[in-house]
Amino acid sequence: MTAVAPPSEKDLEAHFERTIERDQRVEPRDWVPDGYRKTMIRQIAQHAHSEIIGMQPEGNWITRAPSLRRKAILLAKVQDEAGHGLYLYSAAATLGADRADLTDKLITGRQKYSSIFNYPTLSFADVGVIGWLVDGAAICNQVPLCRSSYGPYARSMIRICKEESFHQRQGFELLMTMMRGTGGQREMVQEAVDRWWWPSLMMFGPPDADSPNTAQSMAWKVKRHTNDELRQRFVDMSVPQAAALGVTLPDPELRWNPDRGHHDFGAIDWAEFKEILKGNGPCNAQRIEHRRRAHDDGAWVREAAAAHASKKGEK
Ligand code: BYC
Repeated sequence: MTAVAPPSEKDLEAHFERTIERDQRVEPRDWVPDGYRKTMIRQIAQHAHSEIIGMQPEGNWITRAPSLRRKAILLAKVQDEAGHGLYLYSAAATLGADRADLTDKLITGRQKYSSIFNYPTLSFADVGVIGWLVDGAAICNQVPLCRSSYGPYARSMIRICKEESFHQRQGFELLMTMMRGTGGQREMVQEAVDRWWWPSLMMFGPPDADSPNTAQSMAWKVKRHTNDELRQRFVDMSVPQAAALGVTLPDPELRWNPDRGHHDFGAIDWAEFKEILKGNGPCNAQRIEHRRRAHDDGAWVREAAAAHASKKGEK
């Protein structure tokens, strides 16, 4: 019998390139370049952290939701976000990342989470606006990621997007109900829209010209559209929804441009975005402190689970 030589690094690389070219999925058993692994772990970890930190702004309203029905809906939504975080940490683990290490990087500020969760939730209308705009932006960004080249990530996106659609509709329905209510409720909704509109546009990331990762991520088909393309899609989608709700989007420059076939919109405050990424947003410190405390408080659960697993292993 002649021994078969293991594939060379060049063969493995060619196989990886072919997989991407043919629009097939890269799976955990496959060889990938170091840069691809690093990019995927970075994006998936940031995404997972966003889901987990994203539980806080809305969680703030669970005890104060105005009815049992609204409380049950909000509780279910926040629980879904925990689930999304868990699918995503599992997807990162298939690339060799260690979940405890990722959590440590989050609470020591060495890994990012979405800028949007560093703003406060000041009224119950924020719950509706987060559902409508923040989950709406998330869907816009994440539906194309269902075709992302890394199999476990793409598959987790399919389920996440289904749940995000429910989240978006519950937000819209809540706002519709408030808009049919009193003048005071309508004002609350408009005030919340005024605060969340611009930060929602920032969720899509820096403009393409200032996005260091887009070109490579597009070439690897990790990302299917650029940040600006998705931001534009979100603006176009939101304008008729705002009209249906009867709210005004806080941008005097927002108008239909028939030549482009899209809405033009005003300049985003990228200085504010950069400050948030540096940790100087209104709630950065509070969000991380809360996460760190929850992690410390949960130490006994992790210890007990590890002890149980090792006892079972002995048996
Ligand atoms: N906030 O080169 P770029 C949710 C970072 S969860 C903070 O364009 P990329 C929800 C970026 O990471 C929503 N950081 O990067 C949950 C990079 O930093 P590093 C989360 C941002 O990766 C609960 C640097 O800026 N969704 O919806 O090509 C309740 C340069 O950017 C942000 C996802 O994570 C930001 N907004 O593109 C309700 C989706 N934007 O690592 C809702 C998956 C950029 O180089 N992620 N940065 O130091 C993506 O699609 C992409 O990673 C992004 C950024 C479009 C976000």
